[in-house]
Order: sequence, then structure tokens, then C-alpha cells
Amino acid sequence: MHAVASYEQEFQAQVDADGRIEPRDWMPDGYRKTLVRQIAQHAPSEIIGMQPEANWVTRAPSLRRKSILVAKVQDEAGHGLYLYSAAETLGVDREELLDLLHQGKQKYSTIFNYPTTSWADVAAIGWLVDGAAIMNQVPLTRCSYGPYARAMIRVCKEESFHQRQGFEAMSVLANGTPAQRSMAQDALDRWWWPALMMFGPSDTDSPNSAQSMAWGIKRFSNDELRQRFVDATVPQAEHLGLVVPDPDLSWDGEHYRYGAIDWAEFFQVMKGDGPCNRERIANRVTAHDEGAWVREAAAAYAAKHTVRTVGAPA
Ligand code: BYC
Repeated sequence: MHAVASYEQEFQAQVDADGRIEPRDWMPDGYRKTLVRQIAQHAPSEIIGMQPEANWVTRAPSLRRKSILVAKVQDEAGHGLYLYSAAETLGVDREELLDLLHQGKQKYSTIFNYPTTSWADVAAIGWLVDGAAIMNQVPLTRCSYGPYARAMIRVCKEESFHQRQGFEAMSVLANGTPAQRSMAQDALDRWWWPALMMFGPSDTDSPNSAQSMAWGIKRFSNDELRQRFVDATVPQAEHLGLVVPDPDLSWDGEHYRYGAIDWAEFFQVMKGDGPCNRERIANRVTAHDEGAWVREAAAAYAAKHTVRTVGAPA
């Protein structure tokens, strides 16, 4: 029989060799807990993330924009499904995770607690928020936990379409009338700093990063990914003729150095006290309650189907 120490060695060797850990493999308790913690934060980010953009579905400026937006918002629901399924492979109950969310006890990405006050915000979310998500999630396709890594492959393909449609919509506004241009700039002004906060606290204040990187869950630190995002996005803003709202932004020959992030704001929003936290949770609870009949119908169908299968002649 294996001693725990030898299981642990085999586990770490598998991780170090860039192999995948699968649901039935032995894994340290801490590894399982860390994955549950991260995926339990990621899954509701996707479904709460539907709300800011869904706010504009009825007011999209054209049928083309509306079809794109509806498809995008639906994609985010799908991402939530993949992630809740990945969490279930770790032995967590989906209902329990949703209960925590509805009670305001589950963290989800701070970015979705900011309001979408103009159509340009929808463009800015695609460009910046999906852009930041891609930067964060492409390395997660190589996460050591198989089900999470595989979910991320499909998510990233869809996020790539989301980012491009956002940049294209932003480009139309930035090259449009003076009023459209100023809407685009205003959206960039309001979404830039919250987008940088998506990557999480700076490395010196990130309690989970070191262990998550040793376990191959995270491949890069929060600050490394944030820097990559800034380096990729500043030239895009320049191409659009828009100004990044950071007076301290400068090029040092290798990277764009950015100014101080308002971490007090980040922690306030993370703790549930951002501009839209309460509204987002209230909407989610209403949607969940109104969807009860769908869950009941699905469960009844599944039960009937099971009885038929069991009772079918051999
Ligand atoms: N917001 O030690 P750290 C999308 C928490 S949706 C809130 O660095 P870790 C989209 C963190 O959970 C996809 N909380 O943690 C949808 C931890 O709390 P606990 C969005 C944050 O886990 C619709 C504490 O701070 N992306 O793309 O090593 C429309 C300490 O942090 C945040 C994801 O969900 C935050 N921003 O690293 C458009 C990414 N940052 O658990 C687009 C998945 C940190 O200790 N998650 N916290 O109480 C991750 O990659 C990692 O969890 C993080 C944090 C990089 C965010």
C-alpha cells in the first residue's frame, strides 16, 4: 500500500512533468481546496458577468450589434456551465455554490460590479474585460487539473471572438462623430483601472499565488499577467486614437510602466461594497427563482427517463 508521502511525490512528479491530474487521481487536500476556491470564484464571474452587457441587449444600436451581443452573453452562460461542471468533478455541489453566491458569500470578479452607462461600455468590456480574461485564461488551458484546463480551451476560443468584436465596436466609435469618440474615451476612462484590477492583488499581497504556481494551477503571477495586458493593450488604445487614463504611463524600452492602482477601491468592491454588487446579486436571485420551473421540469424529465431505462426489457 502507498504511504501518503509517496502519493504526494507521484502527484508532484506528474505536475512537474506538465502532466494532467484527473478527478479520480490522488491529490493533496490543499490542491483540491485551492482548485475549488478558484473555480468557485471563476464560475460566478462568468454568469454575473452576463449582467452588465445584457443591460444593453434591448438598446443595441443595430440588429447586427444586437445579434452579436446576444451570442456573447449566451456564451458567458455556457462558460459558467463548463466551470460549475469542472467544480463538480472535485466533489462540490453546484447548488451549494449557487447558495453561497445568492447569500453574497461567494467572491466573483470585481469587474462586474461596475455599471454600463453607455453603449460604448459594451465595446469597452469586449475589448478590455475579455482581453484581460484571455490574458489570464490562456495560461489556465495548461492548468495541471485536466477538467479546468479543458474547459478553458473552449472558453478562450470564445473570448477571442468577444475581444475582437469589442475592439471592432470601439474602433467604429473612436472613428465616428465627436460625440461617439467622446463616448469611447469616457468608457476607456472608466474601465481601464477596473480591468487592471481583474488580475488580482499585486504579487506581494497575493496569498495564494506561490502555492498555486508550485501546483501548476497558475502559470504566471498576477503582476506578470497584468504587465502583459498593459503591454498588449496600450498600443491598441494608441491605434484607436484614445488616451489611456494614466498620467504615469511610460515606456521603459521593454514594458509600459503604469501608475499606482487604487487597491483600497479593489478591496472594497471585492468585499461586496462596489457600485453594483447588491444589484447584481439581487438580479441573480430573481433569475434563479424565476428559473425554478425549468429546473423542476428538467429533473422530472431526467427521473422519467431513468425509470424507463431501468424498466426497459433486457
Ligand atoms: N475579483 O491570492 P490571490 C469573463 C481574490 S469572466 C474578485 O491572488 P488567486 C467575462 C481571490 O479570489 C472571467 N476577487 O488569489 C464574463 C482571493 O480570495 P480568496 C473572469 C479577486 O486565486 C462576462 C484573494 O483575492 N476571470 O471573462 O491565486 C463578460 C487573494 O488573491 C480578484 C476569472 O474569474 C478579483 N479581480 O488569484 C466578459 C479568473 N482577484 O479565495 C468577460 C479566474 C483576486 O483567498 N481566477 N481575488 O478568499 C483567477 O485566475 C485567480 O483566481 C485570480 C486570483 C488571478 C483572480
